Amino acid sequence: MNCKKGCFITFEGPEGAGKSTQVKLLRQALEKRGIQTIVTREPGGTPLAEQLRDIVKYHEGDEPMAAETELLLFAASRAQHVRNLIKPAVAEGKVVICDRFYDSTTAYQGYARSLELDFVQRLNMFAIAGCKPDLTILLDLPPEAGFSRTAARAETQGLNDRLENEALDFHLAVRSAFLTIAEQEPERVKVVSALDAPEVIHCTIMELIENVV
Ligand code: Z5A
Repeated sequence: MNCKKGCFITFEGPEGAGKSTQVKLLRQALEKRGIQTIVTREPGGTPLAEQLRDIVKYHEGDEPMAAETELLLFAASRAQHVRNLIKPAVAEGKVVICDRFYDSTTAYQGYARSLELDFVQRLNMFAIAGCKPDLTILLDLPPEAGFSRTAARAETQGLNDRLENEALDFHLAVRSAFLTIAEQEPERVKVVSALDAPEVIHCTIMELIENVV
């Protein structure tokens, strides 16, 4: 069974907020109801977009990546992802759940990297070609709490990416940017505290999605 018309739900928030955990719980809950669900992520989501993910997250060497290049790589990945995966799946009546989307670009590249916000927003709209999320869950958490959750993973896998390695001030700016975005678009972006236990957060999210699925 598909939902009435297909829908698009995104998860946003700082590193370690529990997005992947909640995406998984939501998928299980929807599939239990017989709703066809696609889980995807940004950057990435299609083979080409995943190649761009590797470049933008793990680029290293003597040549630093310019903030403008970083912005365009996230947008390029999204343009590919929207056209080849998200739009077709929503059109088929599926629920698409995406771990990060363009609000991350606004928060990380627009606010935290101080790139021109108007341009970032126009680029976001260009990349998504009208494919706005029906609902965005913003999992809010102080960055220090997120770091302590992901520290164990970094120790065992040694895989911190370029953005995770930014200073605390950068991550504080990201958190505050997400909250600003939520204030500007309260209908679409719902703030959920990420400090509660995963099962409690999941219940809150299930209440929020009743209106869209
Ligand atoms: N980025 C960007 O700059 N611009 C853009 O346009 C886009 C992205 C799209 C993508 O990283 C990076 O790209 C990201 C932003 C940037 N960099 N940063 N920072 P990613 O996709 O690899 O990673 P992430 O999105 O930052 O997610 P994450 O670090 O993997 O965290 P998460 O998905 O939010 O959390 P989790 O994996 O579900 O949980 C983390 C740990 O906490 C794990 O051990 C869980 O078991 C635990 N956890 C989960 N929930 C809880 C609760 N409620 N309590 C306690 N512990 C919990």
